[in-house]
Amino acid sequence: MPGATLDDLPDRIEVAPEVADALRSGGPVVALESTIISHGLPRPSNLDVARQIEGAVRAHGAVPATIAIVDGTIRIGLDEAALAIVAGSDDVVKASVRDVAVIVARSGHGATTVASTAELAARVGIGVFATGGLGGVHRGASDTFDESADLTTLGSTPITVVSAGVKSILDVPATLERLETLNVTVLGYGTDRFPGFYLADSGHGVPHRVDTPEEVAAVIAARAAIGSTAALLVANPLPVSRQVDPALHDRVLTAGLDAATAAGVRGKDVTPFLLAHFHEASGGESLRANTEIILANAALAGRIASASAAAAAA
Ligand code: PSU
Ligand code: MN
Repeated sequence: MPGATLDDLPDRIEVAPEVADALRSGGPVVALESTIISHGLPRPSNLDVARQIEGAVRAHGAVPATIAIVDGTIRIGLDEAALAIVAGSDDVVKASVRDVAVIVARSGHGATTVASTAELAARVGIGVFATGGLGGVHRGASDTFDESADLTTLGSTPITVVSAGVKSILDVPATLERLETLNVTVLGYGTDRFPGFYLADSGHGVPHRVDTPEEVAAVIAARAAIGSTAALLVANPLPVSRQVDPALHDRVLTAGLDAATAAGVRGKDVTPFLLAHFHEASGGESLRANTEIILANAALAGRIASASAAAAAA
């Protein structure tokens, strides 16, 4: 039912014309989050990376829909001016699901996380979404209860998310357990191993493996036929030759976790703090890897959206 939800949108949600056209005609669309631009990547190169992410989606035949809140309007698909605000303004708030309405009510700017991007994308009928790495269960969560709303939201949002696993700053086995509990389907793309974001292999396996966008499209079609209500996670690893050196990774991670504890960082600031620490302490290596990850995921999401649209039209 492409476009079925487009006609009764509140005026606080604005779908870019190109995105609306694609949705109405059943064409391939890929949602993109904006927190990675505002809070996950350093300025000023983040704006150029944001453009490259959209370019990677287009290169595979799909229309990119970067999602953010600009001046209190939820925008599904950003123009150049909106992208520049997300990348460069100090007033952009990291907006998870629970924050979105507050930012809208106050006419503010917000960058959407995986959770809020997934929710808003599904709301307008977008079926595929690319990010770098999901949020998940933080280390020490049995004391802090710090588990990303990305997980619970994906448990109740029917969308396909392409990510390089979950960020390696997290408790990966606990996150995999939660994904199972929440009924999130997990597919390894071209691998039997669950990726570790900066690392090709987190040390854990995946329940199912696929090797082509068409195989993913077949799973998407089966899920739609069944009426599955949770997300499908396509875990797409960096090639081993492009991963961050594991010894460097472990060194930087240990120092970052210690620094976060020493600085008393809590709640929604934990993930941006650790990512920034990585970018500074790894001598640019984590930034290189993070950029390659998101570009590869955007490209794969474009291929999956195109294969899925072609299958639906056949
Ligand atoms: N992946 C990245 N960089 C990021 C994020 C993911 O490569 O900045 C962001 C996403 O927006 C994700 C969020 O939803 O981090 C998770 O934050 P938290 O752990 O506070 O839920
Ligand atoms: Mn958290």
